[in-house]
Amino acid sequence: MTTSTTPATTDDPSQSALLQAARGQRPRHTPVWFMRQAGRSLPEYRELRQGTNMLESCATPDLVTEITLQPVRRHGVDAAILFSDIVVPLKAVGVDLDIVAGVGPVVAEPFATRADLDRLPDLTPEHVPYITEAVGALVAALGPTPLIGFSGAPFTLASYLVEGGPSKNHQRTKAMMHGDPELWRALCDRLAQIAATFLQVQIDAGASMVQLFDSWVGALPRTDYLRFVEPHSRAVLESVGDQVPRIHFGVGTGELLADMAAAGADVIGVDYRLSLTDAVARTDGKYAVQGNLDPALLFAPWPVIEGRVREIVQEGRAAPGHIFNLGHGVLPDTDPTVLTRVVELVHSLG
Ligand code: 1CP
Repeated sequence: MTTSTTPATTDDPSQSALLQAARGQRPRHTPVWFMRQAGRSLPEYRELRQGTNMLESCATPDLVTEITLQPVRRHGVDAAILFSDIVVPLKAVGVDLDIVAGVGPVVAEPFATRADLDRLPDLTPEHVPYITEAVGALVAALGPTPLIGFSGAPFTLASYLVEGGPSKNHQRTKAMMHGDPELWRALCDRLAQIAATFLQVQIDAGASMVQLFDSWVGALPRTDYLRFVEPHSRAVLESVGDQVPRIHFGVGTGELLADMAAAGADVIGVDYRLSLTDAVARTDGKYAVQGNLDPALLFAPWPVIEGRVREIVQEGRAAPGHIFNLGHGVLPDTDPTVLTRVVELVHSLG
């Protein structure tokens, strides 16, 4: 019998540039990935998705695996993000909703009363076996490249349930929050349980890091954020604890950044409206940052993009760690060759 020693493996995502940056260490190069890197900007994605609707795709492990791997192969990004959607766990517990092409999530019967909570039971791992299967297959296929798991945060999920679909003003959501704070709290408690379990399923299956998307919470003033939202997001982030690094992201959240970081993040996501320099100052230099190239700038001439990428990488050096990303998701018409060039440029800057 030979004594077994742990081989020094290069196949360990915990030693990746992404994880190092999230832990506040200095990797050899700035890691880079893109929100919505899988999706309509890729012709190979459009081909694969033909004839399968979004939610069906999300529940088919072979498709999820292939779609998740496409941008990693094509762009050489430093992370994969699971191909899924924030409403997948809501659908899994039985909420009647669909993802309508060109629109987004649409809920058949929007939530308005306490009785509606009966339509939102707790999530268990048995509700989402296809997530466990897809994450397991991905971790095996990705080797040293980390897989990022994700969930929607309670506020953003509640907004879809209460508005019934995408919303600009979130008026019904705000009306419930202020008009029936108890119902709001009960709804967000359930959503926090669902979000925490959805993340835990992905962590248990091998995800190396997670991102909590509170995409639309920038619609709130700080006092409302602290009173009505932060405790629920904190519950989700604290449930992850130190199992894997946690990214917390929202759009237009410059005024909430310090609170969102302190809610239990290791990495604070920064949208394109705030410079990384300001983001570092607002979070007292205590958190790694992720961001923040404006996705619309990818349509500008290359020298403009190059200049901005260089500035962002430079600004990121003031943070304890920096993960290069866009300030929000890749726009569907983006030329994917530009994304590849951005990855090459970020890596070349060390
Ligand atoms: O038919 C299609 O191709 C549907 C388009 C699409 C895709 C590709 C939707 C509908 N969701 C997704 C995938 C998706 N959603 C990912 C994949 C992983 C990756 O990044 O590559 C992720 C992380 C999400 C998460 C998501 N869904 C968020 C948070 C991220 C963000 O962009 O802020 C949100 C807000 C949603 C809701 C949603 N799902 C789909 C759309 C078009 C929307 C937004 C609708 C709106 O404007 O409110």
